[in-house]
Amino acid sequence: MLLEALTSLLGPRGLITEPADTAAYSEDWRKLYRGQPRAVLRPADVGELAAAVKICAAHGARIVPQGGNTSMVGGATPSADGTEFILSLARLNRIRAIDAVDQTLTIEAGATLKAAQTAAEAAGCMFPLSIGSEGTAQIGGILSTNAGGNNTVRYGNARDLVLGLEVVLPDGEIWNGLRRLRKDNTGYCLRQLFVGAEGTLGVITAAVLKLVPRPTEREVALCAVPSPEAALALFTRFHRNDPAAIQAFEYMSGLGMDFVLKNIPGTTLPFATPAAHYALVDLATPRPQAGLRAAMEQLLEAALEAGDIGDAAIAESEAQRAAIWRLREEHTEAQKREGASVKNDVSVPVSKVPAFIAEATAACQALMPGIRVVPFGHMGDGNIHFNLAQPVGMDGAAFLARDHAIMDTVCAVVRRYDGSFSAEHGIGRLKAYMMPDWRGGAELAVMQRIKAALDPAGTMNPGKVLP
Ligand code: 2HG
Ligand code: ZN
Repeated sequence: MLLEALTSLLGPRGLITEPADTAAYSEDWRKLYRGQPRAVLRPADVGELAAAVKICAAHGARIVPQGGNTSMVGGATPSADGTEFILSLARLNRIRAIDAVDQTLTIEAGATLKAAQTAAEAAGCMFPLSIGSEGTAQIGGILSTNAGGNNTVRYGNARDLVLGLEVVLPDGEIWNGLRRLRKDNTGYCLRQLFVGAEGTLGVITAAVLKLVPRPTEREVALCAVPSPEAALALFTRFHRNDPAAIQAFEYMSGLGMDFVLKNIPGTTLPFATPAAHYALVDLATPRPQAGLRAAMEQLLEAALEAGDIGDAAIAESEAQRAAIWRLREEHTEAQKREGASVKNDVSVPVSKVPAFIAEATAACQALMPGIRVVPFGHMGDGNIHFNLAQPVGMDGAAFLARDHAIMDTVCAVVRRYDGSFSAEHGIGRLKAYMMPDWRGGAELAVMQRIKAALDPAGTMNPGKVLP
């Protein structure tokens, strides 16, 4: 009955049941979880999507919304018992409107982040959210996880870049909140409830995103730094000079860079000697004749004199800029090729990043001798990916079996610095077990009441976020 109703609504293009065809939707990018969906639903537009959700709701059927399936925490993988439907947003990928005066882009949830960036550029603007998986990750997933990425230091997280939303609620009703106002104080801010909810309260189907003017000047440098402390001193130097020019400020460890140079063909350092640590500085501005190049050179020179950097290479062309960024963006893939790894997407106050790295490193090495510590990430906003690679020669599965012990060891240090156990990747399935410990009491109780109010049957993305 249920499958028949969905088939006649969605047609053959809109419903996949063959295991060979559903396989790609059933496993997460990290291969931590493999589920077994009842079917994959691929509605063509919001009307079809809402009707499909309504049919599922009438049957009490569970739904796992899925965008580009790039979750780092198993946020879009179905259970293994064959009861859940994957709801793919892939066909809702239209640009609905763009306005270069209002600086807004109205776009459907299944469009990739790259498509949003490209549309903004074509209108002389920029959509400033940038993450490694932007060619695959979709707008709905980015908003549902409140993604951060490289440019948070300047433009905030996904949450800060959304003016309006269209959402299909768990009962199939459509809420059209696609307003593009800069001021709108009209009661509870519903859109922010769905941003970061990871599809547990409803399905984001379209959004109004904020754009910014496109930069006209850009300077990117890779710096060899002696320590995380020196990287922080370098950040402070740039921040004091002109916070509004910092597009990104990224930290990388020597070992993480070694993994990239070893595992990713075609990558090379832009200077002769490998360093113990690295900082990537990206400056950009839409202001004409802003003199970014001079500022970059002066500040790096001063940092060199102060001993905060040992060497630096400023990109001389778009190709060199891309090559420097590639050294950073390939960290994830390079670690994947190095063997099993446990990820800790955590944040601490920016000032505490060096101390956190030192203490978490010592704690992990005490827990497991030979463990390889690969911290990197968004130093400018305090979000470090404190990743651990398996000791050389250790069995990958045996290493992954210790994931909670490793995560808890890192998070004990995070807690000492009043940080967060999930900075930008979300909770998904992987970290739901940590919610009572970190957000228990009034905070989790309120979340559970909100969940019960909006999704009383508990059919939306079960097992994610809330334990
Ligand atoms: C990044 O900053 C992503 O590149 C992925 O958030 C981080 O692989 C990771 O742990
Ligand atoms: Zn990141």
